[in-house]
Amino acid sequence: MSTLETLLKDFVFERVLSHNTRTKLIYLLGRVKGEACILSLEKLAYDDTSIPTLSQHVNKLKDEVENNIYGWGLGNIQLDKVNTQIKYIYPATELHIRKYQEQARYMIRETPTVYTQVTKPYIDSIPAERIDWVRNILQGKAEVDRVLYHDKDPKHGFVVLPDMKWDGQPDSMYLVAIVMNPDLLSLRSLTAEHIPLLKRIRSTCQRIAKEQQGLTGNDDTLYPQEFRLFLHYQPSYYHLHIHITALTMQDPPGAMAGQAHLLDTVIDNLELYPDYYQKASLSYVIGEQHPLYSSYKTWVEQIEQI
Ligand code: M7G
Repeated sequence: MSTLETLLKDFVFERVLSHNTRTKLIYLLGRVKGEACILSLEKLAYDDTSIPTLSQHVNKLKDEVENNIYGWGLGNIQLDKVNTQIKYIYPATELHIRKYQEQARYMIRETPTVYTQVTKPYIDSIPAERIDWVRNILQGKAEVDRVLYHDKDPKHGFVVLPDMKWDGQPDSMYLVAIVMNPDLLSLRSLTAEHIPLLKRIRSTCQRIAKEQQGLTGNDDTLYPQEFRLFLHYQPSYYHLHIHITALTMQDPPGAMAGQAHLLDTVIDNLELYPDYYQKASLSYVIGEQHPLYSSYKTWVEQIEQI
């Protein structure tokens, strides 16, 4: 029995953490053998081969409105195909639970001082095990057969593989490139010294997206490309990585203002100002359940008292 099968069998539902009715993505919290387990269930798009005959598989049809040339209703399309991607985090930590919990979000403007006094101490407090999954990939202990590229040089190398968020459909391609160097935590660690590394990541990802998915891209930066490369600030995991998503995914998770920084812009900024990311204020959106939010609020309250 696979781990997933065992977990589903033993999963005891506790509550819904969040339910996005637009993306059809739901996060559930439950217990498995007494430990917290998060399940995410995401409805998959129709499989290309089923599309031409979808209209012939509609059951329980219920007409709703007929108006001139317009009309709509509801139905149940039953296909003998998988229709849901199921992921788990087990055992889930309190931090995972807070991350997926529905919550109010705020924009925070992180000056270099806020980074030094609030964000960096938070990063230093994160238990090392939190990025064990990254180390496993870098050391060839996990997802080995999924790796698309691996330059193992400890300082200048990086790995490229499908992101956990990718459902495998070509038009929702989602890859992640992870640097080998553990000293690079986030955007804030980058200086002009890292431009060659970032450019190699860019050209390697362009080649992979083209070879693997037939997406247009070219090392020539003027050439139009069919995917975006970006970094998150704040990321969830402080070991530098770059997201690569197909543009056919109209609304990819985490590509919004207040979170995503285009790799092209990052390279440009570093070419113009070698220490841009040590000097700039970076604004980001954060949930009120995130530990950084409470640290930031405490810091602001202290400042206001002075
Ligand atoms: P992030 O910006 O730190 O956080 O990106 P986010 O999850 O808020 O976007 C980390 C990226 O790594 C995300 O796109 C995750 O989906 C992806 N990711 C996380 N985990 C635990 C794994 C994993 O175990 N394997 C793979 N392939 N990708 C992962």
